[in-house]
Amino acid sequence: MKKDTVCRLCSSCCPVTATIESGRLVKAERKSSLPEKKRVRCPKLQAAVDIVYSPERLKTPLIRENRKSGASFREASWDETLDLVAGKFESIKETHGPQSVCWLRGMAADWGAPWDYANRFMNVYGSPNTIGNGAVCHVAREMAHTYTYGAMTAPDFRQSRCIVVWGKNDGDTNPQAFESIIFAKQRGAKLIVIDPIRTGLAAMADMWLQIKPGHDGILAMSMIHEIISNNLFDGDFVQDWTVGFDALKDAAGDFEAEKIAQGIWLTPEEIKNAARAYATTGPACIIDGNGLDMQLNVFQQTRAVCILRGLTGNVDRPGGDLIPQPIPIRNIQLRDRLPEGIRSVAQGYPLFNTFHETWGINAQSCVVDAILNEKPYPLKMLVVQSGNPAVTMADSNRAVKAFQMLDFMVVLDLFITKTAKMAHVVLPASSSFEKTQLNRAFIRNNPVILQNQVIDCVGDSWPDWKITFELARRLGMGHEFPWRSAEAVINYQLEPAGVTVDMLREHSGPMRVEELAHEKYQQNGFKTPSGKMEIYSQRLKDGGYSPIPDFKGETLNPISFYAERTDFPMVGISGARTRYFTHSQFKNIPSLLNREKGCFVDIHPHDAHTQDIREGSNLRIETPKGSVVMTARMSKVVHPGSVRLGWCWGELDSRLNLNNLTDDDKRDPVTGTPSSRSFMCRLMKEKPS
Ligand SMILES: Nc1nc2c(c(=O)[nH]1)N[C@H]1C(S)=C(S)[C@@H](COP(=O)(O)OP(=O)(O)OC[C@H]3O[C@@H](n4cnc5c(=O)[nH]c(N)nc54)[C@H](O)[C@@H]3O)O[C@H]1N2
Ligand SMILES: Nc1nc2c(c(=O)[nH]1)N[C@H]1C(S)=C(S)[C@@H](COP(=O)(O)OP(=O)(O)OC[C@H]3O[C@@H](n4cnc5c(=O)[nH]c(N)nc54)[C@H](O)[C@@H]3O)O[C@H]1N2
Ligand code: SF4
Ligand SMILES: [Mo]
Repeated sequence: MKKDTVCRLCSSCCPVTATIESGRLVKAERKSSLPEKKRVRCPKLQAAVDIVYSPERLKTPLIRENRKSGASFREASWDETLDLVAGKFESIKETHGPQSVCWLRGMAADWGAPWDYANRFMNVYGSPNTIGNGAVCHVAREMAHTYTYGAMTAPDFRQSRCIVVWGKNDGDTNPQAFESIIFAKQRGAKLIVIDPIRTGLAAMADMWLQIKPGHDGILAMSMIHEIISNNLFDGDFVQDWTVGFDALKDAAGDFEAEKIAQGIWLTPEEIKNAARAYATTGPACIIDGNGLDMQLNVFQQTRAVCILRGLTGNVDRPGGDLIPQPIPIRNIQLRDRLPEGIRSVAQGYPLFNTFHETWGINAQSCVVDAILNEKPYPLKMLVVQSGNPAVTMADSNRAVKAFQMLDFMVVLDLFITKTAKMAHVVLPASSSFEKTQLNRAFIRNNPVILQNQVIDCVGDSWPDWKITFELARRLGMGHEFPWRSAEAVINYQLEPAGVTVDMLREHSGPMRVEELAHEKYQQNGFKTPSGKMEIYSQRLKDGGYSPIPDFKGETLNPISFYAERTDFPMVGISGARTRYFTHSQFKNIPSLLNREKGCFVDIHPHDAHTQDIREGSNLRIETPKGSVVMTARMSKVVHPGSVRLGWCWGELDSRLNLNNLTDDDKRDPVTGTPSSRSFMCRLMKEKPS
């Protein structure tokens, strides 16, 4: 039997068809408009059966009697475990107040509706601390888009004549987008890639700008300068639909290509040619990616990129960058239930906390601050859902130290991860193939797609929604969680749109609720305070931030430990995100682990030669925060003076944990984003072991 659903083994949310035999998943295939032979394969999806039925899957709740004594877990019933967790929620509320409990959410594993459920739960319980990891992934960028033209745009690749891929590596991270780029390229679209690494896309690009990590804002301002000074902008759009053009013109004057190119590892010609190609080959789109995230200036540099879209008249035009058409969905978070005056531990980032009606709070570093420093107040209990922060958070040794101090820690996961090993209680969650849910990507961007349960839950695992609702009932909050099935709650959420789960299932695939429309701003304006695209943002000014992108002081050189560059002279880049794994996930799946060659540090042959480093030797990479040991690989994908480190092998071996090296002390002032994407480091030869 074949069933349609959405794969959630990573955040790309690909629509897939699952083959089920005798109730078991036997295969899952990505849907694609390309003929079978030309499709991009996803190894993780090919291993879906191995992941879902892994012998390491958690099949029952686990309780540890005494974490301090290091006692091991024992298996327990859901009844006993949920009673224990509910009891802790109650006793900690009594002793320390409800705000001292935090619900920390990890990767996109189940973004979307379940985000609303955790928020609803915590709001009714009385804590403002439902916190996601969006400061390092996507949401900081989304805020920059929203503050510029009211929403995060999506590139309309297929109709585009010029595609700028800015800090994104779709060949390894998003096969759907990759196929669309190839499609457009075959139809003659120009491809410009801005990336410090020669990725697959960079290799096939018409122009590849090998930028110095973290300096994208400066490049964007320089491109803006080139476009304005050569009159290549869309004068009508700028006149009718933007505020702050004159201020931008002034600010961009500091970024003349001749002046800034060398400092960002480019030539003036590269910058000028890219600016001209982008501005004169319309319609053009820019896809910005996680390469812009995890930088001290993520917010302002993404704003500068967003401004380029408007300046060239590409916002919400076919082949440009489209403003989404979200369907009307009921906001079920019940934020109004929070007692007056209770503020989140992330209160230092007020604009980031409030820029979106349902995103909620995403400055996750504040969780660690609050546990360690008891500021703005202490956190005593943590629920970690779909994340492995002991490995994935910046300066993970600091995070681990904090988690050890907690009175109580609960982890919802499919596996015993490094984070789960620290918990008092582990609750076995069902995988994405075992639960029905709506995810955020498809709520925001009409058409809507349902993620369908295609198999029964493995063992005694439960879907996240069920765990949340059952816990709520035990805390006497059942009246706010009356639903007994995923379908019931989703129908309630979708009611304002006139859409039901049955309709989505019948539709089998994407369902467009509203006709595709362009230039919607002509009718309703942009969703900004002025109704226009805000090059200059009064809101930012009032909040104490620069109203137009500017790069001064720290944000001019946003790489971590820049001040210590004499001792740490190389630029370390956090990558590569290979096709076999999602962050710390699947290192325990032999069919995937065996296909990957290992964890490497890529070093340019020129640097290897001057530092006498041999291919295959062990290299210790050090920063002021710590060190890792990785195998050296000669590679011209990196710029001399920089190295690229394998991402997220810390789950397998702590000595490989890239976040031993990263910094969580300095952060983007608007979004609280640490600079863990790139850092100054040094290389030391290790004796062969
Ligand atoms: N230095 C540096 N730091 C980074 C990054 C980087 O590139 N460099 N990347 C950043 C980015 S973009 C992200 S998104 C984060 C990722 O950080 P995390 O969210 O911590 O990433 P994962 O390792 O994918 O952890 C997801 C966990 O959820 C579990 N899981 C999977 N599906 C489900 C489910 O349905 N329910 C539940 N309850 N659990 C589930 C998985 O088993 C896994 O343990 O890391 C960030 N940190
Ligand atoms: N296989 C796989 N797929 C995934 C994931 C995974 O872990 N594995 N994770 C999922 C998640 S949560 C996310 S957020 C997405 C992210 O997917 P992408 O947005 O593609 O992110 P990355 O691959 O981390 O980085 C993109 C590119 O940014 C470049 N880069 C690094 N620093 C800079 C810089 O300073 N400037 C510029 N311009 N570029 C820079 C890197 O070299 C890389 O080629 O992928 C999702 N898909
Ligand atoms: S890229 Fe692969 S793992 Fe990620 S959602 Fe798509 S099919 Fe699943
Ligand atoms: Mo992410």
